[in-house]
Amino acid sequence: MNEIARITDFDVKDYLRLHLMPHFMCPGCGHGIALRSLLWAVHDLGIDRNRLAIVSGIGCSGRVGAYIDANTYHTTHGRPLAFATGLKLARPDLTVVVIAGDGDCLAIGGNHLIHACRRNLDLTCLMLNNEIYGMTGGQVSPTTAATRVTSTTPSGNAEPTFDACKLADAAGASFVGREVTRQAPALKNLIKSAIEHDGFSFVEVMTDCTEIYGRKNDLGESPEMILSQKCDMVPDGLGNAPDQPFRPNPMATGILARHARPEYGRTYRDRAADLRAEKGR
Ligand SMILES: Cc1ncc(C[n+]2csc(CCOP(=O)(O)OP(=O)(O)O)c2C)c(N)n1
Ligand code: SF4
Repeated sequence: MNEIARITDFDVKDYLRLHLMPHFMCPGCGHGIALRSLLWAVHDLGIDRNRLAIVSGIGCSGRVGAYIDANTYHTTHGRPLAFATGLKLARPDLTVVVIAGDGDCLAIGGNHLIHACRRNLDLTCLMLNNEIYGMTGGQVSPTTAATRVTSTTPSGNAEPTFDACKLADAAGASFVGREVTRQAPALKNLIKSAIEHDGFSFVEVMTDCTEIYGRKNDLGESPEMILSQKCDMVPDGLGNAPDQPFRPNPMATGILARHARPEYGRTYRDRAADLRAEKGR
């Protein structure tokens, strides 16, 4: 089926809890495009929603999961990966997708992220990177770009910025990718590849917090913010982004790393079966 046919075949409303509408997101918030791209990927892959589990933390990003008409879990801030790990180990038949914010995933939940990467359980983590703590009023986050103004850095952020994809790759994630919300079809395809990947997949989604980050930094309205993503990106992956101490600019997008590594869930179950056989149980 070509892309146009697939677009018309996909109706996001089929996958939403419409009784929760209108949603809480500010006009122009990039999180909505991320949500739509995820559901489009789920549709393309033909995933049965009874076997789809969405786990999110606290934050504007965390609220995104609640609108999906599937099994959804709204967990504590920073802990969606820990919760998802238990869920996937108990129910390996489920497709488990984590939606986390950049604060959720890299600050309070940073430890869980590095160990999820190292462990390589078959989970997909979508980190919605709006470069700020959106829900709590715009405090600095580990991905806030250098010199940007936030409510806790009124004179401009002086801290170096995490390149989350390099971090995930170094920690052992077997699939790493990044995409911008400007490129929704490419984002959908990246999410599909991440879900299909057998192991831990990390996808950084560059989204826009129009109401807080955009306003504080005079970045314009949503169209201007989305258009500016074009200057920031280098399509098709690894090796294109020059080394930068702060947020990489231009940013490499697409699949940035893919490694063949044993999937943790299978290894764990095989070892448990061996042990049971050894003990005659
Ligand atoms: C344990 C804990 N610490 C702090 C908070 C307060 N809190 C709620 S959301 C949030 C930050 C959200 O930022 P981010 O994860 O980047 O997501 P966004 O809202 O930007 O999508 C914080 C600090 C909390 N709810 N729980
Ligand atoms: S505060 Fe920012 S991240 Fe949160 S819904 Fe509004 S625009 Fe989106």
